[in-house]
Amino acid sequence: MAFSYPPIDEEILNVLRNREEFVIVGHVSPDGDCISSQMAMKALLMKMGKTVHLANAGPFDRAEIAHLRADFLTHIDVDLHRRDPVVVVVDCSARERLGHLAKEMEGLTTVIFDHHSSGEQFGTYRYIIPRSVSTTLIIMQLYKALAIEITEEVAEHLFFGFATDTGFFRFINAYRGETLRMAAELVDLGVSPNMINTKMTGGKNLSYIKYLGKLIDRSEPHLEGKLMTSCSYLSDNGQFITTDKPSDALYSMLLSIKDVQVVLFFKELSEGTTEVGFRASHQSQIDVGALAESFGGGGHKKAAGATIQLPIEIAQKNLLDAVEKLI
Ligand SMILES: [Mn+2]
Repeated sequence: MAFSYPPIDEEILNVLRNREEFVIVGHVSPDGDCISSQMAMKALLMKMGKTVHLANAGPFDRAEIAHLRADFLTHIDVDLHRRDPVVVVVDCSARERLGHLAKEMEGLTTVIFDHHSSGEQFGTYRYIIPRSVSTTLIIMQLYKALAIEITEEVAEHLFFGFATDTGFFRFINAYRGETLRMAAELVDLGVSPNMINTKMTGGKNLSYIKYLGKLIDRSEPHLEGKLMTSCSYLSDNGQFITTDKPSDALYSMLLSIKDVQVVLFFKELSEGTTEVGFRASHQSQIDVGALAESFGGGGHKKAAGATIQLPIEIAQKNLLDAVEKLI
C-alpha cells in the first residue's frame, strides 16, 4: 500500500535532453507550489545548458511570491514562438488554467508535469501523478531521473512547494512515508523548515488580519451546517489589502467547525465575474474537484477553484443548489 513514484517515460527525458529552448509555464493566480515548480524546473534546464524562459499569466497577488513577478514573462510573443521552444507546463493539467498563455503556446511541443486529477487532458507528453502531494516533488523525481544535483537553493524551492500544498505536513495521509523521506532528504540538503514556515506565514499586514476577520464575520452555515460559505465584495478593495489572500486561513477555520463538509469562498472579481474557492473536509465524500470542474474550474478532491462569469449572488445560488444535490 506504500506509494512510490512511477518512472518517467524515456520519451519525456529525451525531449528535455535533446531540445535547446524551453518556456516553463504555470497556472493563473500562481501559488507557492506552482512558482516553486517553475523555479526548480528552470534551474534543472539551466544546469543542462538550455535557454530557459519562465512565463505566467499572473496575477502574482500572494504575498509569499509577489517579489518574483519580475522573473516571469507575461506573454509568449511571436518572436519566441517562432523559435519553436518546448513548453513545459507545471502544476496545471487544464488548458483553461493557463489563461491567455494557452492560446499563445498553440502549435508548440508541450510537456506536462502535474498532480491535479481534474481537467481535460492536453499536451504532447504528460507525467501526471495525482497522488503526489505537490508538483515540486514530481520535479524532484525529474532531478533524480536525469541525475542532476539538487543544490540548496533548488531544495528550498522543492520544499516550499511541498510545504504549501501539504499545509505544512497537515494534509499527508497514511502510508506516505516516501513523502516524509523526500522532505528529510531536502532538509539534509540544507533546507530549514523553520525558515520556510516564517517565509510562508510571516510578513503580513495588519490589514490582512482585519480582512480575514471580516470574512469570518460574513461566514454563514447552510444545509444544517454541512456547508459554510463566505464572500468578498468589490467594495472590500478600498478598505483592506485584498490581494494578500487570507483564504487558506479562512478555509482551515471554517473546516474546523463541527459537521462541516464543504466550504465555499466567493470573491467578486468584477460585476459579472466571481471566483469560487472550494474545500472539502477530510471525512467528506464530496469531490470538490469534480464539482469545480462542472463550473468550468478544476483542482483536487479536497481543494479546487473556478472562475464563473456570473454576478456573485447568482454564482452563490447556483453553487448552493449544486452542493445540496450532493449532500
Ligand atoms: Mn500544486
